Amino acid sequence: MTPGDELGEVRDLLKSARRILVLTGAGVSAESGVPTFRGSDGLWKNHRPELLATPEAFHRDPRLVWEWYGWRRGIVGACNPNAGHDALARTTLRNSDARIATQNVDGLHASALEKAAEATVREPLPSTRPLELHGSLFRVRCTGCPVTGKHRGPIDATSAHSLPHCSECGALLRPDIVWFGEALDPQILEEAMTLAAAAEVCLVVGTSSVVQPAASLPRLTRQSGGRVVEVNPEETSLTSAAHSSLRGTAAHILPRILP
Ligand code: BV8
Ligand code: ZN
Repeated sequence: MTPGDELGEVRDLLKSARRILVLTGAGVSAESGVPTFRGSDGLWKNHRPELLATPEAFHRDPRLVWEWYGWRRGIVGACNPNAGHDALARTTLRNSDARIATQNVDGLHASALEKAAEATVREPLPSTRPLELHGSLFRVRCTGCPVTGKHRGPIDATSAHSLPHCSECGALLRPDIVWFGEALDPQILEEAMTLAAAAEVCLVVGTSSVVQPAASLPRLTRQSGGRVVEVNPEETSLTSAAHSSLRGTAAHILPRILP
């Protein structure tokens, strides 16, 4: 089958499907200028993940970890959703049974949804907001009390005292992000697993499908008789389990396959 035929087949599948779960990873934001994790421009390039994205690293050196997240906030804050995010946003606005579960913490799916809603003068249903499996760069939570909230400003990591602290209890604030070795929010994970098991199609975009438990979601769709479609310029550890694997980038492929 030529790539064009496969694209057409996937387009028809997504047109006729109602229940769609989209799982995205860092690759969906690559064309917005956000570095991926394991690519040559990877976010980990100057550091190794276990040195930074772990509770142990934060306990050991909160200044270094906050410095890295502050740097990433600066990069991501200057990025906009790309045509891939926009195509996904239009689909989830049009079909409330089409949901996004993202591993990304860049907030670009939410921005694209807001932009699409303004264009169609339609309020996105709260239930259709993207599931942020690994949290958000722009939210913090307190290490000493239940306080959590939006936090977009620059981080002053020049000293332990200049790091963000809780206005309620004075304890250090941390990024509201799921680090390696930490459990995902059980409610968010359960919702994502329920959506995956019920999906007619799981569309997997821009992830190396290495990080668990997110990488297991498409397999739940397949086990329940749903179709798994991958969009990625490269082969991944999911490719052999996918019914279709479209070689290309998110911004190029998604507008061509989504209704
Ligand atoms: C947990 C936040 C247990 C941080 C991240 C088996 C079962 C369960 C756990 C494990 C397991 N084996 C190992 C584990 C532990 C670990 C894990 O999975 N490790 C991996 C490395 C093997 N998992 C965990 O620790 C998870 N927690 O299991 O807890 C537990 C249970 C109960 C109680 C206590 C503990 C937590 C995982 C979450 C970690 N946090 N992010 C931050 O962002 O700073 S993960 C991080 O990796 C990001 O979220 C990122 O999204 C994610 C996955 O990476 P990708 O998105 O796939 O990015 P990558 O660069 O790898 O790939 C990009 C892809 O895009 C490539 O394929 C490329 O070809 C493609 N691409 C490039 N350009 C484009 C493109 N595609 C389309 N268009 C383009 N233009
Ligand atoms: Zn507090």
